[in-house]
Amino acid sequence: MARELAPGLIHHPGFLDPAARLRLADEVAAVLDDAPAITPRMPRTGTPFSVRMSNAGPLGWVSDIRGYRYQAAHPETGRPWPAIPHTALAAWDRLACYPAPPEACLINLYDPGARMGLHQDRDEADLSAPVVSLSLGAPALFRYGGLRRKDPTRSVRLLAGDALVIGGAARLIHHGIDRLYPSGVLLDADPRAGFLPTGGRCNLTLRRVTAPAG
Ligand SMILES: O=C(O)CCC(=O)C(=O)O
Ligand SMILES: [Mn+2]
Repeated sequence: MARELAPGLIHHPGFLDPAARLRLADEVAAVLDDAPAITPRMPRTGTPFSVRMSNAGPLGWVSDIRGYRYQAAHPETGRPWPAIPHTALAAWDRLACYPAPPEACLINLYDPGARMGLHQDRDEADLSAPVVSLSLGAPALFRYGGLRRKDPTRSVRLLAGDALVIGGAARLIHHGIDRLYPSGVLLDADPRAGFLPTGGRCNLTLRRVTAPAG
C-alpha cells in the first residue's frame, strides 16, 4: 500500500517483489561492469563522499572539485553510460506519471558506514518530473524535511524493494540518508548483488534532466 509521507512524497513499500529485486540486482551488476563506481568529491574542497556512484542512461550525475553536473560520459572510462536497466524503466512507467522517459539513473552504493547528508536534487532543468528512487540491500534511515534547509525533518526506513517518489510539492525537499541498519534477515540483502559488501545498500534514482521537446 502506497503512503503519502508529505504532499508529493509517496512511499511504496515492497514495490519490487523478490524476483524483481534479483532481476534489478543483476541489471545493476551489468551496468557496473561497464561503468565502474567511482568516489565522488565535494565541489571546491575535494572531500570524498562516503557513497560510491555510477550511472546509467543518456546522462549521468557527477560531482568533483569543479562542481555538480550531468554529463554523457563516464569521467574515467570516457565511455557513454550504459542503458538504464529495464526493471528501473518499468518502475518509472508505473510511478512517475510523466510523459517522457528518465534520462539519468544515478546508482548509489553504500558501504555499511556510509551516509548521505541533507541535500536537494536540483541539478535537473525539468523539475516537473519526479525523482523515482528504488532501494536494494540493507535497510536505511531516509530523512526528509522541507524546502528550506532548516525546516523540521522526519524520517522513514527504506527497505529492499521499496520505491519512493519525490515529486510535486516535494520535488525540492531536503533529504538524505542518516545511516544503514544491519540486515539481520537474509532476504533484506539481494544475494546476487556481488557489487555490495555484506550489509551494504544500493539506491537507484531515476531522473528527467531536460524538458521533453515540444
Ligand atoms: O539513497 C537514497 O535513498 C537517496 C539518494 C539520493 O538522495 C540521491 O541520490 O540524490
Ligand atoms: Mn537526493
